Amino acid sequence: MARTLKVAAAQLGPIHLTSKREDTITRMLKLLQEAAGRGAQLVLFPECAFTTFFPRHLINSQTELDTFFEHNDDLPNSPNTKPLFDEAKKLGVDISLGFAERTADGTGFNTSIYYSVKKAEVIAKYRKVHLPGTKEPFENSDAVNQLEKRYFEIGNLGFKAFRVPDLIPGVLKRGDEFNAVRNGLGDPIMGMMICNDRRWPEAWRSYGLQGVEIVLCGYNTAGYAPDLWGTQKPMTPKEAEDDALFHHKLVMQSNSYMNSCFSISAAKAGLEDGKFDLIGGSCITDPEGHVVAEAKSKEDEIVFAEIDLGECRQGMEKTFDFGRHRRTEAYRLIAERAGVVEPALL
Ligand code: CDT
Repeated sequence: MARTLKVAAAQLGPIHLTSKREDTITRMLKLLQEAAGRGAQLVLFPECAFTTFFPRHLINSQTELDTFFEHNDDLPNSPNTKPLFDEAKKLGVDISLGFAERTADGTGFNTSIYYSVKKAEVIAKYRKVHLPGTKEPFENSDAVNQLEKRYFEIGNLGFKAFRVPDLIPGVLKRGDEFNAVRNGLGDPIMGMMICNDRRWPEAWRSYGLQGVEIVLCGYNTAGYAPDLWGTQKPMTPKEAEDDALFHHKLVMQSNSYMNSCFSISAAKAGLEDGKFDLIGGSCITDPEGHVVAEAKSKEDEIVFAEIDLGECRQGMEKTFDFGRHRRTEAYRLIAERAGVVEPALL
């Protein structure tokens, strides 16, 4: 039985400090409608999809900062975001999106959710684990800041894969006769990560060990930001952006290959707030590491593909059959040590 799915990344062009929330939602609705028109069953939106990427700004007023956060955990019913979920319901399309979450106790998280249209509810939530950048702004006033460590706490939900119901008819369910015979026959297994997480193989492998078939990753990635990316090899803004795009695709392709899964990545792209350039490059990659669809612009754009989850089996059963080939006894350092400790000097 083929387990095929039509999926889309909804890349968003720039959103500014001055952008109105309703206008952003209108743009998202348009993308959702376009994706649905092409038959998409699942649409992924970027990290912090509703606002400009505010962690680049030093915001000292709590009131102002709070305008970038969602305070109502129930996004499908929050007046701020309800129209998007209503449209998803109308179109029969699942959506996954990123937003800045303010919990009831006041904690901030950089969060993603997965909304199942058939269940009419959020079936999975992920909070970003790898928060890049600094807590304090750079002294250089021209620098591009990334103050996620200031505004968010480290995600506390781990990397928990989940099955998405009702996307593929006829899949095996709990208790079905052949359930134990082999993996890869049930409802699709997905995992979410957010932007910087995609650079960490530990995150991917945590999902890989749960048999993940599709990794969803929204992002806001600065093109030219020497204070963030480093200045060892001076680059022009164009060279820096090309490099940032290269690294984005490198990690999506290589980690998809090494974990035998598809990945969908959705950018917020283009020049935000008049001077902060974000890369595009939203793409869909397959389990052999190939890009199967890719954004052509840095504007609002749908990236679409029909994928066959059966393609995950080759890697999972041969080269990356983890149960047969992984050697956990040799990997202890990975879970025990965070930073580098070099061997003693000679
Ligand atoms: N949003 C986000 O996580 N952006 C980071 C910027 C890197 S800062 C060194 C990213 O990894 O794309």
